[in-house]
This record gives sequence, C-alpha cells and structure tokens, in this order.
Amino acid sequence: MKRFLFCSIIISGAVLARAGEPGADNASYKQLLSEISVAADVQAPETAIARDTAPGADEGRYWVTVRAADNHARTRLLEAGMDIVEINRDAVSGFASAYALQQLSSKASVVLSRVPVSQYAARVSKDFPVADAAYHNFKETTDLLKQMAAKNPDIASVFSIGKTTEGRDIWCLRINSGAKGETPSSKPGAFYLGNIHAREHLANEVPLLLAAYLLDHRNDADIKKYISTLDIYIVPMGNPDGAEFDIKTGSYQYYRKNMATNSDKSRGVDLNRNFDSWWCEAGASTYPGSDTYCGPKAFSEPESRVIRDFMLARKNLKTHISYHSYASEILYPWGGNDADVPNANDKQAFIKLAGEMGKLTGYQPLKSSDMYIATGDSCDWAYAATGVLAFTFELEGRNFYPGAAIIAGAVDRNIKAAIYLLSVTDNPYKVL
Ligand code: 0X9
Ligand code: ZN
Repeated sequence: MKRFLFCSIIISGAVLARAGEPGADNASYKQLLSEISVAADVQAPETAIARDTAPGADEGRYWVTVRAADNHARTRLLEAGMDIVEINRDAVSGFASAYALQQLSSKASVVLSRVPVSQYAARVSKDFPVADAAYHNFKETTDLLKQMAAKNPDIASVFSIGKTTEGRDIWCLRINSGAKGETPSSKPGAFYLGNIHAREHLANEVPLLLAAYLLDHRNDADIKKYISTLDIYIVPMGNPDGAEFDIKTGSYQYYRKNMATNSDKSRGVDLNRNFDSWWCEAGASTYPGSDTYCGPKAFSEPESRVIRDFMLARKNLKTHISYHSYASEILYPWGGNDADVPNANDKQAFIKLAGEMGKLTGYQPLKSSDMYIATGDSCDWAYAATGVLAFTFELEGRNFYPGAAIIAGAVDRNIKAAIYLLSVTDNPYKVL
C-alpha cells in the first residue's frame, strides 16, 4: 500500500535540482537545501527495504526520489516503471531499475536523489535512520567539504587539523582569497566548529551548510568583502568518531563523548570538559563511565589537543563559535565560573554580540554559567588562552534527534548569525 506523507515542511526558496543527473552540483547550498527539504518528507518503510534487498535482488536497482507534484505526474512515473513506495507533497520515493531511470530521464522527470538499493539497505544499519538521511555522516561531510574546495580553488581549501582517537581526520574548510591550507595569514580570522558532542548532529549541519552558503554567495557584496579581507575556518565535525558511533547501528545511541578507552575500560571522555580551564573543578565528573567525564587530565584527548593546537597556531583568530544542541541559546564566558569575564570591554562585546546574534536566531543570549557551571569548556579555554571572542551556540530542538525537518530553518537562522559575526571579525570591539 502506498503511504501518503504530506508532511509539514516547505522550505521557502528551496530550488529542487537534478541531484542524480550528471553534472549536478552536489555541494552547492541550494542543492543541499533541496535534498534536506525532500529528505525531511521522506520516511522509507523498512519492510519495503527488506523485501527488495534479498541477495541478488538489488542488481541495477535504485532507491530514488523523483519530483512529482500531482497524481497525474505520479501516474507517469508508474508508467515509466517506477515502483512508488512513498508519496510526499512534491516528490515520490521508491524503487527504479536502471531501465526505469532511463525512461524517467527521457520523459524529463527530475530525479532528486538516487542510491543503489544495496547502499540504501546498508544505510538502514550503518547510518542515520532512514527518516534522518538528510543529515550528513562523516564520509558525506568529508566529500562535501572536498567538493566545495574543488569547485572554488581560488578561495577555498581543505586540510586535516589532526587525527582522532580512532584515526579519523578532523577536516577543516578554509575560505581565504590569499592563503591556502595551513599557510599563515595575518587577516582577522573567524573559526566555526561543530559537533564536538557526538549526538548533536544538527551541530554538524549548521557549519557544513554555512560553508556551502558562503561559497555559493561568494559574489554577494558583503560576503565577497569578508572573503577578501578575512581568514575563515570551518570545522563542521569536531568529534567524528563519536558522531559515527552514534549512528552506526541505524538507531541512535545517545552518545556524547569521544571514543577513548578509559582506565576502567569504559568508553569516552567529554570533550567539552577536557579543555584546560579550571579543568574538572565543577560540572564535570571524574568517573570514567559518566557522560561528563573530564578525562585523566586536561587535554588528555587527541580531539581537544588538535583544537587547542589549531587555535594556538593562529594568532589572527578574533571570533569563534562552537555549535552544540539543544537549548536555543547563545552562551558566552565564563561557563566554568559564576564571575563575569574581568575585562570590561570583552564583557560588553560578548553581551552586545550575543544580543545581536540572538535577534537573528531567536536564541536567548546568556552568560554560559547562568545555564550551569561546567569547567573544561572549550570556549572558556579559547577565550582565556587566545583572547578570541568565543560563543557556544546551543541550537534549537526539543531533543538530540529533532528530525530532518528542523535542519533548514536552523541553518537559515544560524547563517545569518554567522555572517553577522563575520561582519565584526575585523574588529569585534567596533560594536561598543
Ligand atoms: O554541557 C555542555 O557541554 C554544553 N551543553 S550540551 O547540552 N551541548 O552538552 C553547554 C556548555 C556551556 N558551558 C558551560 N555552561 N560551561
Ligand atoms: Zn554539546
């Protein structure tokens, strides 16, 4: 039986593109947004997968999502040989053979996405749950960052800032009109970091799509100016080991930490308790099995060391956001101490900038410790050690797994705030 899933989300301005066709620009902001909007509507029934993934059954077969706005369009897809399983507002999903795909393209149907059935079935057990397929796992994130750089070689480059516990690279996309990779720059720098907590997957999407947006809009007057005058670093996935662990069974693990093996054989250190700022004094646990385990010592973990060394090596950094979820809050130091930061200018700049970004996102600006006091916090360390104006964004949502439909709005709001931060990165104190 066909299931009708005319769900809630319509993305304003989303342009449906031909994702499955040769030459499709998979790393463009519009394309990513259109995939998110369609995927947010799609919930593939696992029974259908089971039926079609018997050995040998998936030869030359694909799970496809095709644009189809009404019953007549759907009828034509059936006639082209597509097996429609899911019906959404503007698109349908289902199975298609290579032959059916050929028919679809000869009838000028818009194929929005296409995944071999074997890979699609694998997704059910080794990736985000199917309904959340719009989220990007480590490989997808890596591939997109590399595609973005390849498409904009004059202003973008990708490099690894270091390795994780399990040996994954922590990838950084850099946007700078004059310097590539790890070459130093004296231009004022902004650093956007995502997803140091494993289960906070929206915190990967926001900086990842920010990167795509900035590159797609590179010729807009304001963004053009920032690209030519600033040094912009985007690391969407700061804890790829944990993020991958969280999704690898196909159902979420509610996992927060990195993948360290602790002295008692338990797993993981909380990276946002492992930085050297009042390390493990408050709001952190010394019990290795705990979710807020601070680790055996400050900077015991490769991920926190890599972020530390990255920031220490770039004296030009002026502004920083570390994305987390969820609370709809914009937090500024201190988080490890009830006190305000002692420098009056910095305090006023934090309040003003958090307030402005709060207006753009609808999030509440707040001193971090007003949420709770927790030491070993990455933004406290970054501000204290480097002077960078560092903000923790707690993105929106009502739980750690808010579904794909939340992505587009969160991205849109947060791009505005991230661009505002770029607008002051040359001199954050000019707002005072
Ligand atoms: O507890 C954290 O690390 C952050 N919240 S989360 O739900 N993403 O884990 C909040 C960090 C804010 N910092 C402090 N209050 N110190
Ligand atoms: Zn977090």
